[in-house]
Amino acid sequence: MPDTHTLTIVKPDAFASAKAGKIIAHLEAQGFKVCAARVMHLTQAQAEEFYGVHRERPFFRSLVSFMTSGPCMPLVLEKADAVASLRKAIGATDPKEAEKGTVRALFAESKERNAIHASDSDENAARESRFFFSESELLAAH
Ligand code: 3AN
Repeated sequence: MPDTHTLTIVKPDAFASAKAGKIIAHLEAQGFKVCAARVMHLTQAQAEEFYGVHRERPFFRSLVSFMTSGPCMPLVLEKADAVASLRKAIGATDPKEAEKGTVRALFAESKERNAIHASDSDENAARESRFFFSESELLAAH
């Protein structure tokens, strides 16, 4: 299985509880390699655009408010079958349903404050990586 790339975001709840480094270390220990990373504070416009597919969902306003409540950290990660590997490593959206040992089981607080985002397809991984990073920042992910 060849190495591919995916996009993750360590979310504001992880920064508020000082667990961002632990989450990244946990992923590195599982073989994910960091190719790009930055700490940033999303604007409302950025959060609304990033989560645009959820615009009609009842939790949209709350999700945007949470994602703009503090710093977050987008990263491009590399591993064999990266998208599926990372979705498995983060666990279910609701930490109460997340498999033992997954990032959300270990570090998430709730279905909204759930520690981490991960792209759900190769197409979205590429699109979301370009959302956060320039061509030169993505050179290590080629
Ligand atoms: P995932 O992040 O597991 O792919 P999605 O894409 O269904 O989950 O939802 C995107 C984000 O919206 C989730 N990470 C979570 O923060 C938030 N979210 C999803 N469902 C709910 C919900 N029922 N209540 C509050 N927030 C939610």
